[in-house]
Amino acid sequence: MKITRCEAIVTCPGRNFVLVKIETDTGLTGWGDATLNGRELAAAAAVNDHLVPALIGEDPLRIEHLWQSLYLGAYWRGGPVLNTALSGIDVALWDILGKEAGQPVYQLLGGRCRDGALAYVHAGGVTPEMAADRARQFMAQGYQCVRVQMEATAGSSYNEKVRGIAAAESAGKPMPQPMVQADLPAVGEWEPTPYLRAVPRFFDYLRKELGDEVELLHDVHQRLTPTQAAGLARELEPYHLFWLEDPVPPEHKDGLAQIRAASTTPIAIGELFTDIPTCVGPVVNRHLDYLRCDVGHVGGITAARKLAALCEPFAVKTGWHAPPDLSPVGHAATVHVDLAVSNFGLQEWWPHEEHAGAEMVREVFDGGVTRRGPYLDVPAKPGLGIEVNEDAARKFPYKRAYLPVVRRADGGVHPW
Ligand code: KDG
Ligand code: MG
Repeated sequence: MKITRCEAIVTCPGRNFVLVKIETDTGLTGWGDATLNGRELAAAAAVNDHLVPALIGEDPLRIEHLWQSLYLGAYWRGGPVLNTALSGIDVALWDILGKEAGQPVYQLLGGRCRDGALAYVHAGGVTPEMAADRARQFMAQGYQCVRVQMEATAGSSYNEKVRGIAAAESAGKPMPQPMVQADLPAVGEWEPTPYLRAVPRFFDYLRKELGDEVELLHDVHQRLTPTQAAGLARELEPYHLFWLEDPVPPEHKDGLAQIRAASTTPIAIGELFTDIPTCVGPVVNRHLDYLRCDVGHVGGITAARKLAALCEPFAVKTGWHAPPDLSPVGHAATVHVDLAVSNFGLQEWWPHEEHAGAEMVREVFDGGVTRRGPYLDVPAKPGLGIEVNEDAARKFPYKRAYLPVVRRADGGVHPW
């Protein structure tokens, strides 16, 4: 079999996705996801301008070999743009392999280790009451694990666009997403002291309201120093979080040792670790409990299965990042890995159906992740179990979109 064509298509059915299509001389086609939120065109250009020419004529079933050729062969390697592009191609190659073998991808990864992948969802609110209500709605839908964020009293006050969402929520409409995109960066203010004061009170309230059965998670989103994060992790111990996410930025991952020494609150980190070598130190030093790389940014299924194998002897579990800035193709690839690795931990889940644009998403994608109660699954079809309607995808052109930026009260830039 030979690769005859490969293209990254940027589509915006409500939000931007970069879809990678690989065609072969046998007529089999594979789809991958190379979406890099807010930098979509850079990832698409990396695929189309730099990776595609080296793929034409190659055997798509030599996945590991092609992965190494694209990763090492360029000399310049790693980083979010190149590894997202590589991930998109890798996932499309696994889709082709599954279709050629007549097997779902999870079967080719060693087969199911579980009936479904336990998922967590996102309940945000501008007040503790709203966040608790949202969490209750999810629990009523069968979810057992909820990540809870409280924007306003957690020390953040985003600009008008975000306040508009808060107003919509107060009016009884569901909160669409905290990661608001805009055609220019939305600027929000954030201060550590009110945040650090508010979060333990918030979880105290949530435990009283929601009880002990539900698993609660919280995402710090890389905003704290190791010292601040160590204190927060210790203060949150009475509330038994499933995990405390990204307590520090990746630049300060060595500071995880300080957090570990201070607290037994489980730590998840890694959505900004975009290559395998970055993960090695934290894993072998047991500085984390859940590795949160994004299958779509770290090198695809090929990299994710290696990372899971690295984690296993160190009692680290997987908790792959999978927000709605991945397309349904990326979500499907992630759940295939979840089902097939022994040390799966928990899967982020944020269905596109919850967003404006759900109709458009349904027009572009057919199949993909399904849910049964708190568990995710994928169709037992050859490949990833999801197809893309290319004509529909081409109907929705790219729209410029940025993530928000955070400023301290004095105007200085802080990690969002
Ligand atoms: O593009 C950035 C988002 O993917 C990120 O902010 C979401 O932190 C996130 C999460 O845990 O899903
Ligand atoms: Mg996160």
